[in-house]
Amino acid sequence: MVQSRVERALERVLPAADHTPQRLHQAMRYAVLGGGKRVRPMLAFAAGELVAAPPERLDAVACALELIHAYSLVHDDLPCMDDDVLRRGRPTAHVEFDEATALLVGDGLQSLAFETLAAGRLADDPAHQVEMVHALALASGSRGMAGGQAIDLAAVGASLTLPELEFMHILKTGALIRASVALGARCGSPLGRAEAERLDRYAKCIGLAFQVVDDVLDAEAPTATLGKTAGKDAAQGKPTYVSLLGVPRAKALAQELRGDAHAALEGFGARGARLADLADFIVTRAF
Ligand code: GRG
Repeated sequence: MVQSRVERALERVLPAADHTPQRLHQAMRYAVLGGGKRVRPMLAFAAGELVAAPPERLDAVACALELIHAYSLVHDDLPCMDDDVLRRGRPTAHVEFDEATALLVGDGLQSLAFETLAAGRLADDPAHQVEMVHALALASGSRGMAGGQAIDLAAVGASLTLPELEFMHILKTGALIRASVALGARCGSPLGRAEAERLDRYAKCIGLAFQVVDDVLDAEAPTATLGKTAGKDAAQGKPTYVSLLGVPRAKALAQELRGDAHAALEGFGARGARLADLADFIVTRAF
């Protein structure tokens, strides 16, 4: 099972808790291990299945993605950002440890992600591996996730149009999800151009669907189910798919994106079955 495999790989990649500086390494392990849906690793493994990628390569890619994701959550929860006390059903990293440690956890996890991606042979052609490092850097930096977060912070209390909201989420949430699929697919036999484009179309659709569903869950699901504080978007006056469209239309949009994602997979046949299942999971998930 991918989740337990990735859990073991993350255990190996993270510095041991008794490795100096112990408190930082304990906090890094706290932030990464024992929680989370591991959606990005699952996407990388599913994309790897399309190209018969060796599982050990996918382990490294999955870890790099999850380390970036975990760093983003730790920083997002900080008082200077979303200021939250609950994540994955537990106190956030800065509450459990302290703010300075949480900041360093993010820094450490981000560097560890790139170390993991650069350390072993992950593609037959070394140039492809450099492209993978490049893709993850773009997806997580100021023209990707961090940029989307900057737009998000600036949008609190403001009103965004639907295209502006979509642009923000394509960066904040979508870029790393798109990279998850792209990196997984880079670990095996290269796809043709048309196939790679279809896969990327799938990834864009589910990246957006993920965020639409996240907005609906924030509005509808209880804190106990989510493992994070529910109802924060409305409380903070954040523009969301729910605030712009209302819950029924946001749900319909998620279903439409699921349909588009499935359509993009046509032609991959059984090789794309796991990706199709993940599109369904992303749209129907309860947390
Ligand atoms: C601080 C650079 C920086 C970026 C933060 C990802 C992010 C950007 C903020 C998280 C806030 C948020 C609720 C984003 C919406 C979508 C999202 C990424 C939700 C959390 O991801 P899940 O549901 O979390 O995959 P788990 O805990 O399951 O891994």
